[in-house]
Amino acid sequence: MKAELEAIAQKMVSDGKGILAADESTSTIKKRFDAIGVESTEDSRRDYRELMFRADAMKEYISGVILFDETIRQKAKDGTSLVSLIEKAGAIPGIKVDAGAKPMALFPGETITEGLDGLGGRLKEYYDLGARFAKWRAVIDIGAGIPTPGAVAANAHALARYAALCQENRIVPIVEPEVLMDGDHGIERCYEVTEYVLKVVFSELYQQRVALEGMVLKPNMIVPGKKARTQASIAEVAEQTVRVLKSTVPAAVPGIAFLSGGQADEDATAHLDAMLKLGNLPWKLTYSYGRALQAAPQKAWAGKSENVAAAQAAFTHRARMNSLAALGRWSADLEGKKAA
Ligand code: 5MM
Repeated sequence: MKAELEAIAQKMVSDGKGILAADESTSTIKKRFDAIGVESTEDSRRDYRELMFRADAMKEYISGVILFDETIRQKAKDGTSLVSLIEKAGAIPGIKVDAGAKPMALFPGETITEGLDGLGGRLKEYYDLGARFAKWRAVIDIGAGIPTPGAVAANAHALARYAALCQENRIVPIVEPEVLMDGDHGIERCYEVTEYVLKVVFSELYQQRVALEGMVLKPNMIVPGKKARTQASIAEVAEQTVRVLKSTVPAAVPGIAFLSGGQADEDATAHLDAMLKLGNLPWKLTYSYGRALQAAPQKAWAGKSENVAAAQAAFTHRARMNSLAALGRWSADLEGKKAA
């Protein structure tokens, strides 16, 4: 089983490919659709996801897709399951299995991600539905007096228990401890908190006997808070991110697939590219972007069937730019050239 998990994890981070995070919960996708004036219904969510899974981007630049519970059970208009569309493109279907970040008792301002109860049974069902990897997101906010060691420990423990349950059920866990970029803190504070969180997460993964070779880490990059007075250069973000990862993530982990966290599309691409250009990395680095891959196609689509081709082209373009970045071959002048 270990070899099977390792093979899947390596495929998820194979050269020039990354992960499409399309696992927005119903409330999150509603927010995205509200922004483009589209009503969020079961059919509109299906139509939107179907257009992405049928785009050219899928074959060349996407190794796996993270789905939401509703999507893994949905069928395209012609009756083909959305899971089959993903598999036919040569990508791996994955599933978000956490039940969301909820206010943590006695820890004001902090959250704990829920969803461990009955998870083993759900994973068995998701495996039968075609999922070969899963995702669980812990959310760590930076603010006055937070994060606290208690909340970080609880979230890291839950991540490790989830990862162990995944591996026992032949599913590769994506371990996502996201330090949010909300707030006005500087880049040093993001570094310090991320370093602490990752140290605790890897200690818990060890305690829970998780095989590092059969998992993928999905971390934030080291960036200043969105409202910080001093923003960082692309080079600084790349250097600080690689530095913190080298000091916390064992080389046994096959790959690190970043979240975009609300960065501008092109910044998320430029940061990844700059990290790859630094070279001398013990693990693969790639993308597992939600917003930074989907903002452009959502805008181009706007819920209209006549815009499907334009939305697919916008998605393919962003995916191609990020694929080049994951190879360290991106440059800003390529942004103007639409994907072939
Ligand atoms: C795609 O959004 C994911 C689901 O979010 P909710 O559970 O809040 O609906 C989210 O976990 C996402 O996979 C990660 O945050 C990475 O996405 P970004 O947009 O930060 O790259």
